[in-house]
Amino acid sequence: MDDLASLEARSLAAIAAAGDEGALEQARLDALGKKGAVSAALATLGKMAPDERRAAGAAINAVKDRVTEALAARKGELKSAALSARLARETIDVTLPVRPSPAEAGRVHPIAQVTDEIVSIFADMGFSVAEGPDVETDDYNFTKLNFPVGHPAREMQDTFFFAPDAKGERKLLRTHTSPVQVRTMLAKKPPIRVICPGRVYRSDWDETHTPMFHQVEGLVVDSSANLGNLKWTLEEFLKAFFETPKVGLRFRPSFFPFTEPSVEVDVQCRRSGGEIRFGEGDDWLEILGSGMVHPNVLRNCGIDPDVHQGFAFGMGIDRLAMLKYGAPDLRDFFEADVRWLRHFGFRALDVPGGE
Ligand code: 2NL
Repeated sequence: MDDLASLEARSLAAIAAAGDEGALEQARLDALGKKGAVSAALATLGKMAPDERRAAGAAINAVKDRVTEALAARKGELKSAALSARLARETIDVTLPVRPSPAEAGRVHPIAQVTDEIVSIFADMGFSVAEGPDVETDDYNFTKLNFPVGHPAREMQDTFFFAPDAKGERKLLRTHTSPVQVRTMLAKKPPIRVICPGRVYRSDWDETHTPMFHQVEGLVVDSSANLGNLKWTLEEFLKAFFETPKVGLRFRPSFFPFTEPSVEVDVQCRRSGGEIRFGEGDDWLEILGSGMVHPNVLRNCGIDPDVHQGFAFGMGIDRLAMLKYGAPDLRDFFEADVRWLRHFGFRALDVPGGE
């Protein structure tokens, strides 16, 4: 039985020394495999006398049981050692500051922010939003809007015209978003309440003018829309936009080919030390143009001016953004300078007026 004792000792030592699953499997095969030491010991039983065989068989099976047990125990040890090593390797320092994602580093341009603010204020008043193409026809940009032939706004120095096409039609870059309202009136029956934000183009370039800028226009057409409704609508909008409980407004008579009467609207403000406050002070700032839609425009757009009437207004988004958020030079809006955008831009999901 000395042999059996050393066989057991050897097997258990090999199992204890196995450093990985491969080595452990080899130790198992060496002990319990078909050609292993325990199998060889069992094979000797046949030649023994019955008494000897009973005792030896019991002893060999006891060795087999202990080896099997040792294999299972070592397997468990190796598994937990592997897990501990992996945990040690993959440790992360949860006290490190979170690395900002690119989505958080990005900024919403003030023009996009102000457009969203304007749209959401008018949406609350029941307006829907319409958009249209930047490249327009002379008809939609000027003629339907009651611009007489030879009106100075139609001239080359103000308007970007394309070369005439094969049919002799001369397309242009829209000079206002009014053609979107023309398209709306041609496509829909009153009542119409629509707001049209977008890019517009005029040949102009200095501190306060860029050849591309942004405008938002509004249009209401129904059977009774009047100047009183226009005044209330603009008042509510300006209070919400400038986040003041009251705004002082001044309506001055003006002229646009597409409205009659036409009114320009000034807001009361106080300027002090480069800052501007609305709803107080004794300065006035021109902020938008508006009026009752000219009967010719309604007629040109398939609406009977004896049945329906409407008001319209237009304002510059870029200028409103400069006023509300204090960017001094309009040209910076279009320089795509990330340092400027980091300063004047907004985080995604910033809610207008919310904090
Ligand atoms: C301004 C003035 C204005 C309109 C735009 C309009 C559109 C249609 C019919 C009548 Cl389809 N009017 N739009 C009316 C008055 C003024 O804009 O100063 N914009 C920056």
